[in-house]
Amino acid sequence: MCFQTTKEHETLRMQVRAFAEKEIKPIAFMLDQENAFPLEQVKMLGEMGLMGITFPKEYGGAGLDYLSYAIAVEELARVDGGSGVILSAHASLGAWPIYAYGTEEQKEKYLVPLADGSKIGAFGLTETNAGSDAMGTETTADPDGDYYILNGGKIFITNADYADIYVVTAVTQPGMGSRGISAFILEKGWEGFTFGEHYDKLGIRSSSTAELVFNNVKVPKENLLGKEGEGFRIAMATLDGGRIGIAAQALGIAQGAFEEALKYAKERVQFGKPIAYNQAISFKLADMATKLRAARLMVYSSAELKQKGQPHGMEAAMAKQYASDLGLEIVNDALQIHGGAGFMKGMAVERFYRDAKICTIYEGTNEILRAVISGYIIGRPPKEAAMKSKKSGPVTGVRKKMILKDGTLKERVAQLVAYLKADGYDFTIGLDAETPIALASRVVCAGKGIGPIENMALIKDLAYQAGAAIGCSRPVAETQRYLPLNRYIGMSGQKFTGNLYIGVGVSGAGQHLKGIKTASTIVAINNSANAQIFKNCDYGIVGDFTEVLPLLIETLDNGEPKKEMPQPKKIKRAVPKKLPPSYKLYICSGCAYEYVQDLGDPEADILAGTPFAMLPDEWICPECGDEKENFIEV
Ligand code: COS
Repeated sequence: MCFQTTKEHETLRMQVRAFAEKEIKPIAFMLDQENAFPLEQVKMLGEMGLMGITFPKEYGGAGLDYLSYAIAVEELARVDGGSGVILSAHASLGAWPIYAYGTEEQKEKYLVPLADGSKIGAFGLTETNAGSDAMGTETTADPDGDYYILNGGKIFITNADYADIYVVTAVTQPGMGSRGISAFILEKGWEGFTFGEHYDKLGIRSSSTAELVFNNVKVPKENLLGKEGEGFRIAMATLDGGRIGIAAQALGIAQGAFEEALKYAKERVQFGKPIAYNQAISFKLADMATKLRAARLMVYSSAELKQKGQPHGMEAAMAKQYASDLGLEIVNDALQIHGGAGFMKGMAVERFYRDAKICTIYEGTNEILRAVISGYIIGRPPKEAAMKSKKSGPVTGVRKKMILKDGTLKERVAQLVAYLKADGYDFTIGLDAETPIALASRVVCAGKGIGPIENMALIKDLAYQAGAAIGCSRPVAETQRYLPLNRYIGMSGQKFTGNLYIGVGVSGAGQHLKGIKTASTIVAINNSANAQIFKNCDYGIVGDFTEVLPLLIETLDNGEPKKEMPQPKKIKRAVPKKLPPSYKLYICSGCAYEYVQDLGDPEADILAGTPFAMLPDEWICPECGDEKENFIEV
C-alpha cells in the first residue's frame, strides 16, 4: 500500500503540471469548443518521454513506474480531461498489450515508435453489439494464406484516426465464445481500414473518438497478438491496467474542479465576506478534499500493485469506479459553489462537469465494475442453465430409480442384493459401524420412520451384514436421540460421499438428500411409495421395513464374520442404460450428467461434435458445476 509518493514522483508531477499549465490550459476552452485534437501538444508529450512513460528504455520508453503514469494522466486531466485520456488510451490500451503479449519483432516494430511518441496508439474492442458484453464481438478475422481478412468495425474508439497503430479484437473461431476471439495489431493506411465521422461528445471533446471500419482488411499473420483465441483475455488484462488510467483521469478532473471551486470560494464575496467562510461552502470543500484523498490513495495503490506485478484487476476496478463516482460528486459541488457563473461556457468548472461523466462509463461501466469486483469477492456465478437445472432436477442428480415391484418380498430383496453385487459390492467385507460418516464407504441410515428405539437393533444388524457404518437422519439424532449428533447425515450435519447408502424409513428431506448426493448408489426402503427418497434413489423397495430388513439381513449374511474392508475405491455411479454411443462416454461424478458429444454444450459455447477430450480444462458440468476432471469415463 502506497501512503506517500517519492520525491521523484513529485518532481515528475511538477514537470507535467508545468507543461499542462503552459501548453494545454490556455487552449483547453478552444479545444473543447472546436472539438479539436491537441496534436502538437501530444508530440511534446512524446518528447518529454510521457507517451512511453512505463516502458523500458530499450523499447524507447522512460522506464518509470505505473504510479508515475497515473500521476501524468492525473496532471493532464487536471487542466483538460480529454488530454488525460489521450495519454491513457495510447499508453495503457494501445501500447501496453504489445509490450505484454507481443513478440520481439512486434515490439521492435510497433512498441518502440509508440513509446518514443513518434506514433500514437489506440485500442478497438467495443462494437455495436459488444459493449459491456465484450464477448459479443462480431468483427471477424478469417485466415487466408499468410493473412487474416478482417471484416466488421469498432465504435467509440479513442484517438481514432489520430492514431497510427491499433490493437483490435476479432472472432477467429465462431461459436467458441471468449476463446474464439483473437487480437491483432493494425496499421493506419491499410487497404479497407477506414474511419467513421468523429463523434460530437458531451465532454472530453479534445480527445478524438470515431469508428474504425474494416472492409476486407488484409492483416499479415505475424500481426496476430498473442495466440489465436487469446484476444479476449488480452483485452480484459489490458482493461485491468487501463482502468487505472481512467481512475487517474477522473481524479485529475475532480482535482481541477476542486481547485477552481476553492479559488472561486475565496474570491467571491457575498454578505460581506468570501463565501468560503460560510459553513455551507467550507464543509463542501472539506468533503471534496476528503474524497479526493481517498480516491487518490486507491488510484496510487492499484498502480503500485500493477507495478509490482501483483494481481490488480479488482483494485483497478475499485479505483476506477470509486474515483469516477466521487469525481461526479466533486464536479457537481464545484459547479454549485460557482453558482450561476459555473453554468456559463468558458468557465473551466463547466467543462470539468461535462468531462467527468464519461469516466463512469468507459473502460467498463461502473455497473460492470461492480460485477467485476463482486466476482472477485464471491467467485464467478454458475452458468444460468446449471442454476435452472439444479432447481428442477432431483437433488441427488440422475439416478436409476429402479423400484423393485416384481415377485414376493423375498424375491425383491434377492433381486436388490443381486443388483448391488453386480454393481461391485462385496458383502463378505465390512467396516466398523462407528466409522465417521465422512470417511465411511458404506452407510445404513435410520430415518424417523423406524419408530421405537428397539428397531435400531435391526438397523445395527443390517449395517453389519451390509459392511456399513450406522448413520441417521436429523430427527433421529436431534429429537429422538437414538444416535449421537455426529452420526446424522445432512447439509448441516455431515456428508456421506462414499459408495453405498441404504436409507431405512428415510423420507428424503432436502437437506438429507444434499448430504448423500455424491453417494455412488442410493438404496431406499420405505413403506410410503410417495417418499421423496424414491425419486432420488437407484434401487428402492416399498414395504414395511420390519419385514424387509430381516430378509435383507438374511440374504446378505454369508454365515461368516466380515473381513476387514480394504482401502475402499469410489465405485462408479450407475447410470440408466442407453444404446452405447460411437464415442467414449463421460459422466459427471457429482450429478451423473452425461456429456453428449453430438450435442456439445451450447450454453458454454461448445460446438456439437466436440469430443470430451477437446473441452477446455475450465469447462464445468452444466448440471452441477463440477470440474471437468471429476468426469468419469464409462
Ligand atoms: N484478465 C484475464 N482474463 C480474464 C479477465 C481478466 N481481467 N477477466 C476475464 N478473463 C477471462 C476469464 O478467465 C475467462 O476465460 P475462460 O473462458 O478461459 O474461463 C474469459 O476471460 C471470460 O471471462 P468471463 O466469463 O468472466 O467473461 P464475461 O463475459 O462473463 O464477463 C466482463 C466479463 C463483463 C467482466 C467483461 O466482458 C467486461 O469487462 N466488460 C466490460 C468491457 C469494457 O470494459 N468495455 C469498455 C471498453 S472501453 S476500451
